[in-house]
Amino acid sequence: MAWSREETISRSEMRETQLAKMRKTVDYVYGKNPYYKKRLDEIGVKPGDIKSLDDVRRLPFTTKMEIRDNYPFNLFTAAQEDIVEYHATSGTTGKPVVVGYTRNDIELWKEVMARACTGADITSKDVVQNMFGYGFFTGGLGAHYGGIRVGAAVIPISGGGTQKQIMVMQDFGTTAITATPSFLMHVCEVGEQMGVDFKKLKLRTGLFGAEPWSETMRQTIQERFGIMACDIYGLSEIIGPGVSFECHEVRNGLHVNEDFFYPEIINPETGEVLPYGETGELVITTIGNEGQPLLRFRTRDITRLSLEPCACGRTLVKMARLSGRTDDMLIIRGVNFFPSQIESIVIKRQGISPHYMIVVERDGSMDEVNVQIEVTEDFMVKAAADVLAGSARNILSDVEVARKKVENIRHDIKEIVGITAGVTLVPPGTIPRSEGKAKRVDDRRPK
Ligand code: DLL
Repeated sequence: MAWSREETISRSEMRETQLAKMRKTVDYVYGKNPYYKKRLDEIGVKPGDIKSLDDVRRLPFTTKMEIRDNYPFNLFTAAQEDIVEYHATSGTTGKPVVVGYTRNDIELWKEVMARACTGADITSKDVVQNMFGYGFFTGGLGAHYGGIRVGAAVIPISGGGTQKQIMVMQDFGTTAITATPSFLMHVCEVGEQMGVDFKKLKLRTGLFGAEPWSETMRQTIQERFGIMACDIYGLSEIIGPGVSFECHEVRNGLHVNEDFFYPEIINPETGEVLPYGETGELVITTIGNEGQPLLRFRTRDITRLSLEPCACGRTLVKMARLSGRTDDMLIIRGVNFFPSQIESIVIKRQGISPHYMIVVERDGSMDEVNVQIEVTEDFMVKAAADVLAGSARNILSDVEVARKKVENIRHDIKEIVGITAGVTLVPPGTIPRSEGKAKRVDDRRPK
């Protein structure tokens, strides 16, 4: 059973709903948001020009960069006094992308998250252990709102604290989990080492997402925990989790809440809209948001849409699980970042060259990041001269300088990017040079 009537309406009713909400949205941003008004005026489109859903193609795209350039609030359409909650996510440089929610946006979020919880068969009888991080990240509060809306008991435990997670799971009788798949796998490994048999607990179902995860990972989670593992997708710019979700009956793609988030698939090179069934970049227009509505936001996520009927009875269009991104954004243990953020930390230091490589590996179920950075020739020459001169004191001081550099870079990566990374200094010339675009990421994780 779906949570809301809109999830099962006919295609024609859905299209009517979408068109009405699309027109309202364009009218709203044109009237209230100077940035969008200017952009629409530049291309000569007026709100009244949107007469059918095909006319959506006339609207301009919005990119993550544009939101960041309007940091913090210039892309907000609602008045500041109507904003009741902020969230933020990483941008391509140090400045985050900020999102503001009005009271109605929070209601909308609760609605779509209630649909996702229902999709995963989470009901008022469940005890939900919410392992998504609370804070600027939308996972924690998003899952929290959804759990409360369906009447479940939510444990706001947030991420981390593996042993406590296991204790709570046993003692509170947790029946449902919401988490990033990689963190859950970590909990699994630690628990199994402690001799815990998760299948003997009351666990039954879960919603997992915020990062790419494979079918194999799903099978592993289902088997080792004895639960149903449903995928949930979303992104901060649009609302957070709840843009689309899987139903537990079928679990082969995610229903898009398309009465709130109008999806299109485009060719990322040309911007041309592709028909259903073809793979390309997902573009979303929010047709219900008030705080920061976005026209044709380029998610950079690669997927395809399908209208094939689903056995669960929902008629919402389905999107395939993501098959990658069109940009170089990495997601490590649920934290999104761009190689350029590491670069801005690395290059400003003395004795360090601008050549670096971000190596991503999987250790068990956890992703590990190691940043290899070349030292400069000068730094090497001095160190080599000290070794040749046999001056113990100078050699020790060189080692100390190198150790401090590593320490500082590690600290800054943790502070600014939010991930714990290993840092290794390597001799000049070690990092392969490329003739075209520099390759900054060596992703060795199994696909
Ligand atoms: O990750 C929101 C979220 C929280 C989704 C909890 C699901 C569960 P951001 O931090 O802005 O928002 O990251 C958004 O994460 O563009 C995708 O590239 C990736 N992503 C999100 N969900 C999935 C998923 C949250 N189910 C970016 N599968 C998106 C693969 C996902 N990638």
